[in-house]
Amino acid sequence: MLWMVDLKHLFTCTFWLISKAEEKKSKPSCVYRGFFFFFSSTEKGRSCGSPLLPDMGGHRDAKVVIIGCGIAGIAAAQKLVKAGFHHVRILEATGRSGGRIKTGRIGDKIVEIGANWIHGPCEENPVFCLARQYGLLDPEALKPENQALDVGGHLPWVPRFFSSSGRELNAEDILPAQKLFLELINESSDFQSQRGEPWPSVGDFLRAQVQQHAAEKWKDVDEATRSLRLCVISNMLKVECCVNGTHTMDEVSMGAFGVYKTLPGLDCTFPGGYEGLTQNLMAELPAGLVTYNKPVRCVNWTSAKSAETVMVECDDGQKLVADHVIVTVPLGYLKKHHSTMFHPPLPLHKLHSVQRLGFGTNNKIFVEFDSPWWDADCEVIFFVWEDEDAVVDQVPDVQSSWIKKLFGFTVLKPTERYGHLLCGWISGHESEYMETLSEQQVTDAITQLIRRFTGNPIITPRRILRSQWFHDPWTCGSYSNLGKGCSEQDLDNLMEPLPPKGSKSQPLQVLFAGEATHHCYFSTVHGAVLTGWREADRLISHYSLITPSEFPKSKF
Ligand SMILES: Cc1cc2nc3c(=O)[nH]c(=O)nc-3n(C[C@H](O)[C@H](O)[C@H](O)COP(=O)(O)OP(=O)(O)OC[C@H]3O[C@@H](n4cnc5c(N)ncnc54)[C@H](O)[C@@H]3O)c2cc1C
Ligand SMILES: *[C@@H]1O[C@H](CO)[C@@H](O)[C@H](O)[C@H]1NC(C)=O
Ligand SMILES: *[C@@H]1O[C@H](CO)[C@@H](O)[C@H](O)[C@H]1NC(C)=O
Ligand SMILES: CC(=O)N[C@H]1CO[C@H](CO)[C@@H](O)[C@@H]1O
Repeated sequence: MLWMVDLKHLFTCTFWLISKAEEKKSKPSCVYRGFFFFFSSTEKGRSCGSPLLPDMGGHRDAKVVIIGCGIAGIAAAQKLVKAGFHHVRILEATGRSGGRIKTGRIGDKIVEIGANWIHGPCEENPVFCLARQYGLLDPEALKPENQALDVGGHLPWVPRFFSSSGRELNAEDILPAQKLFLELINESSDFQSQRGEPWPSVGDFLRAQVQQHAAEKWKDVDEATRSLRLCVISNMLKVECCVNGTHTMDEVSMGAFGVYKTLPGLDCTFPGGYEGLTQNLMAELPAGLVTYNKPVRCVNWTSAKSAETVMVECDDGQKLVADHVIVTVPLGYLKKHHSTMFHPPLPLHKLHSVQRLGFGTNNKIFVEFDSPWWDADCEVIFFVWEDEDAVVDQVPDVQSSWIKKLFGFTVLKPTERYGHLLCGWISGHESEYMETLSEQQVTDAITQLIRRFTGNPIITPRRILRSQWFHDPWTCGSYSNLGKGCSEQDLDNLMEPLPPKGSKSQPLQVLFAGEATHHCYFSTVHGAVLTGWREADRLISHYSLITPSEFPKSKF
């Protein structure tokens, strides 16, 4: 999730509880003692730092295939290997690890094409703890004060507002609009606790409320100012689309808006790049555990009791046999390919959740300048279109006016590290269309936009770099959200292993991890890590609870 905000600093959140997975940590089981001796003659010593499992053979031989080498897949592998699983493999479609953690360069500056922040860096955040352990953070981020600040992201950024008529807007004129928007967003999160869903979507709710408030509260304000405030609200809606990774807030569920939870701590970044995290984790895995350029085509599991293994088939035709497969592919990929990926097909309740849950696009456009055209203290620049007083977050014609969806730019700080570098944000179908244009076309559109809004006809970017997450064939978008009609049940359905509960066939054939399967931290890196650990724990406790006679015959 992209964290913007002024949108968040007003809301305090309850302190976060430890993850469910942690509570489920398995305990050595007595049933297993005899089994221990059975294997101890052949298995030498305890595997490195296995805190969870009694030292027995069953789990060591279990073949586990993990699909996807993003942070969820890496986290699952790390935990399984530490617990003594000997046959763990990751199959990764691309030539690199990290998935949506992807560090790039514009000139000699390090920038994040994917995840940027550690959201809520505190003791409960596994990404923060790992980053600290690996020494990847600035001293500032390690300060206890920093971890304790519970502002739902970061302190309000110093903003600048420019309008489409080429003037800078007076903050006082638009402050009431910001206040109203924040109050309404806050209110919409409360609907989760109330039963029922009085509004179909957050967008519908906001539009109706804003119009009503404007008519009542701003009735004495002059026409031009009232109209401008409504245009500012449209701009803030576009920000919210980026935060939620959605085309429009009309597609985001009202009832589920409060499901996502924040952690305390001022959001921080990785000065050397987010990929430092995945690289350090990868270095702890046995060499050769990952096979790159190995897209998986299908996973054949069985609902029949007779078959005991899962068949994984790769694009190149190679077939692998596994006892357990952990699927970590992005929700966007699942939406597109579930029907060819799973045989037999996904159970209907799971399939419906795959379809209902939202997975939208949010892209970044980095723009570098020789010299700044913004003030030194400015941290975020908003572009307000003066023809958008209808409270809109979609453009009428994507091809001709996609650029209107870009809400503005964040300023990369500190300047000593980044020079004069801005990051533009654009979500939705407009963003997906932008991906199809050439870099020159995008540069031209950005140049025109900035010249128009600043009224300065000579501003010229040095170069740009943009992300293209929608057309990445292994991601198909940016991150998940709770779409219209969604509830927490959909997240539960998504994370439920196959075969589903109540089936008589071999349990835990296919498990599901990844950002979109976390019940309250979906759309984040820490959410993804926790789901990888959760599924590893599921297997670990499965093998520590199992009695020897329950092992598949082939294991003896
Ligand atoms: C623009 C953007 C900004 C973001 N900003 C933040 C942020 O600031 N903070 C934050 O916490 N989160 C942020 N996120 C979200 C965060 O990046 C993700 O939630 C997290 O990285 C997801 O990890 P994952 O392991 O679940 O999935 P992924 O990282 O997507 O890993 C899935 C892997 O599966 C592979 N794969 C797909 N299909 C196949 C196949 N058929 N066979 C084999 N392999 C396959 C993919 O190549 C990929 O490597 C952002 C995301 C984006 C796109
Ligand atoms: C948010 O909503 C809660 C409950 O309705 C309220 O107590 C709180 O004051 C609101 N905060 C803001 C900033 O409006
Ligand atoms: C998986 O099932 C599909 C459909 O039944 C079949 O076409 C394919 O050959 C199977 N693959 C493997 C590896 O069993
Ligand atoms: C559905 C969804 O992801 N909603 C989130 C959108 O972003 C806000 C923060 O601005 C969260 O509170 C919602 O949960």
